[in-house]
Amino acid sequence: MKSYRSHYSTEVTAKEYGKSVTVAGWVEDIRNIGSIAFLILRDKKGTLQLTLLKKHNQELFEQLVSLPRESVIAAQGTCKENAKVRNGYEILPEKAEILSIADTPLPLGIVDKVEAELDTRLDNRFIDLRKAEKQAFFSIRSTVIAAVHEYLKSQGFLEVHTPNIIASSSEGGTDVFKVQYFEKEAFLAQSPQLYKQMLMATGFDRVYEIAWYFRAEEHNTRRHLNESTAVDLEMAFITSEEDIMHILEGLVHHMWKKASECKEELETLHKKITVPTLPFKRVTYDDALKLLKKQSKITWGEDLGTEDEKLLGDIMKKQGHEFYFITKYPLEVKPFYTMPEGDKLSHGFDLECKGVELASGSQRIHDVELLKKRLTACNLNPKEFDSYLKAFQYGMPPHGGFGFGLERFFMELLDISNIRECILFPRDRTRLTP
Ligand code: AMO
Repeated sequence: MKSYRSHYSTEVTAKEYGKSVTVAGWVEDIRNIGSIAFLILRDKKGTLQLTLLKKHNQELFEQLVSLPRESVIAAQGTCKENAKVRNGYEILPEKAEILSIADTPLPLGIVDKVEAELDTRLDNRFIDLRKAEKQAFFSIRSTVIAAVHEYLKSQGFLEVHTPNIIASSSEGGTDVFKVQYFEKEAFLAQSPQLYKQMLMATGFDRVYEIAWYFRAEEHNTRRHLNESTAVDLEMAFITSEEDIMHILEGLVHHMWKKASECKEELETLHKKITVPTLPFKRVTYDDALKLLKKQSKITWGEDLGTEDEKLLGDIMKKQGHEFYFITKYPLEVKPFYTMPEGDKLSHGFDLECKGVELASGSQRIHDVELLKKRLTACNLNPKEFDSYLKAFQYGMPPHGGFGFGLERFFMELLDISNIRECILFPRDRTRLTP
C-alpha cells in the first residue's frame, strides 16, 4: 500500500459506498467477539468502523485485533453502506499497514466517561488534544483568529511583528522575565506596547499584531497565564479613545459572529453562542463606583479587583449588558503612556465581558515632554526608555490602541472555567513542560 500517504482520509461519503478506500488514523477501540471484530479508527474528522472478519483474512484479523489502543494504522478496503453502524457505513479491510504501535498503558484515556484531572491532562497534552472537544475548541480558535485578520485588514490595518526580546519593560511593572542577551540583561516583552507606538511615528498609521505576552506574575489563578496571546492594535490620527473603542467592539462582534458559524464544533462542545448587539455600553469609572457603592469597599482611585469586576458584571447583566466599556479611569491606575484627562482622570478604558476584563486600551501621550514627566511620576527612569522616547521627538501623531487577551476571550465565548484550556501548552507559575 504505497500510495495511502497521498490520499488517506476518513472523510468518507456516500459516494464511496461499494468502492475501495484507504483510511488512516488512531485505533480508538477494538471490540473482538471471536469471529468478527470492530475496530474504531479516528482522525480529525471523527471516527469510522473497520469490520474485520476472521474467515476473510485470519492474518490481518490477528494483526489488527492485537494492536494496543491509540496505535496508528492505514487500511485499505471496501466501503460498505451499513445502517447499523453509527455513521452509516463500515470498511471491510483487505490490507493494513501498522504505522506506529502505542505503548501501554495509556497515560490518559481518550473516550473515558470521567475526565482526568486538569494536571494529568496537561502533563499528557498531546493525548488530551486528541479528544473531539479539544479539537473542536482549537478549530474554533483558528477560525476566530482568521476572523481577526479578516476584520482588521478590512479596516485598513497592517499586520506587524515586533521584537519579543527587549531592553526595557514594556508595561513599566516588575512582572518581567529577564533573559541573558549575550553580555547584556534583556527582558521578554510583556506586550508590544512600546514598538506598536513607535510604529505610529512611521506612517504605518494602523497596525496590529497577534502578540505573545510574557508576564512574570506570581499569581496562579484560573484567569492568568505567564505566556498568553493577544490582539494588539495601534492607530494614529485619532481624536479620542472613542475611535479605538469603536474598532474594538466591531472586532469583538465579528469574532463572536464567526465563532457562532462553527456549527459542527459548537455541537461537539454542546454550546450555543448568541452574537452581542452593538454598540457596547460605556460606563465611566465614576459611574461604575456609584453602581458598586452598596456592595463594595472600593474607594476612588483604586483599580477594580476581581470581586468588584464580578459584582459590576452582575449589575450590568441585570441591565441587559454582557459587554461594556469602563471609561475615564483614574490616571494613577493606568500605565505611564496613557493620556491624562485633567489632573486625575485618563483617556484609558477597559472592555469587560460578564465581569471579566477582556481588553484594555487608551489614547496615548504623544508629547515627549509629558511622556517623560509621566515616566518619572510612575517611578520609571526615562533614560531606560531612550530609544522609545526618540520616536516621539521627530513628529508623532495623536494615537491610541488596545491589547485584547485572546485566551480570556475564548473563556468567555465558550464558558470555559480555566484559561489553561484555551492555549495549547499553558505556562503558569509552576508549569514549564510540556
Ligand atoms: P493589559 O496589561 O491590561 O494591557 O493587557 C491586555 C489584556 O491582555 C490580557 N492579559 C492576560 N491574559 C492572561 N493572562 C495574563 N497574565 C494576562 N495579562 C493580560 C487581558 C488584558 O485585558 N499594553 C496594554 C494594552 C494597550 O493599552 O494597548 C496592556 O498590555 O485580557
